[in-house]
Amino acid sequence: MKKTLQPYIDEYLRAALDRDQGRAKTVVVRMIAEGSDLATVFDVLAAAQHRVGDLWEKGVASVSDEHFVTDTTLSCVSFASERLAKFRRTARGLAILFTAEGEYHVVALKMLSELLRDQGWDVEFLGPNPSSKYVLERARARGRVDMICVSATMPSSLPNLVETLRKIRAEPFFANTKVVAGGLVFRSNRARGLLRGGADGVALADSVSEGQAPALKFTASLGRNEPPYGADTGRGHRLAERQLHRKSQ
Ligand code: B12
Repeated sequence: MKKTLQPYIDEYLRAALDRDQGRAKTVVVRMIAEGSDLATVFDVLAAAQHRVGDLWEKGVASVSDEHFVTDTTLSCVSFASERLAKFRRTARGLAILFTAEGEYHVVALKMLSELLRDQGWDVEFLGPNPSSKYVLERARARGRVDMICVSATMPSSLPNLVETLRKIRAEPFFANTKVVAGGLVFRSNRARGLLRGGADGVALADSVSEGQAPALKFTASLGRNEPPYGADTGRGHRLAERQLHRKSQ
């Protein structure tokens, strides 16, 4: 964690532990005003989440403290995304995000979904704990899936994740779908080993912008990136606008 972020983390967490969501949000507002990007804001929120977990483990924070901080964080993730994400819906492709069945830790995946949208992905966020049947149904209903991102925290949810990925890999429908997996559980070599063959990349991270950066670079290299939208440069949008303009003349 970058040292300079520590004051924001402390202030954000203090406000959330004081049950003052408005004051916590003010920290995010200030970061945005000072020029922080979405990933850096998420770094602060992620660090606060980890910290409240440590405090809970030590018996200093209660379960209700943890719930309030998480609720505040999810609200700030949405708020910061509305302020900062560009929501360019390019032709990069469709990414489907979900946690393992039996897995309720969803904050990281929610952050990732906003970062991917910002990168130009079309995102379908299936949220926590979907059954593999539901995941496969939703994917087929979308016609083509370019990337699947999965998250697992608890060792107990790992067998379900492996099973879902096995089913995905067995279907010709997903032949060209990239799979990216991440989450706390993959700190263990055993967990990483279990995914071999089921995921194209196991992305691990301690913080969003520092840790997820490799994952984001990886996802940035995937997808269709087809014209006319032309993703990052805005050129595609201008082209489409010009075409529309010509048609209306
Ligand atoms: C909030 C929280 C909860 C909330 C979750 C609410 C929600 N809507 O998500 C609730 C209350 C539901 C919960 C429940 C439980 N929790 Co809990 N929880 C946490 C806590 C405090 C924060 C998690 C979080 O939000 N992290 C913030 C995100 C941003 O970080 P992250 O998940 O670590 O992910 C990072 C990377 O791994 C990566 N990443 C993650 N996924 C992916 C996916 C992809 C594709 C990529 C590229 C990257 C990536 O990105 C993030 C980088 O910034 C942690 C503490 C901690 N140290 O993690 C405990 C913690 C994870 N919980 C724990 C436990 C024990 C439980 C329960 C068993 C408690 C209980 N007795 O009921 C249950 C299990 C529920 C279940 N089956 O899922 C333990 C897990 C220990 C272990 N490894 O076994 C922890 C570590 C607390 C502790 N110190 O003991 N929890």
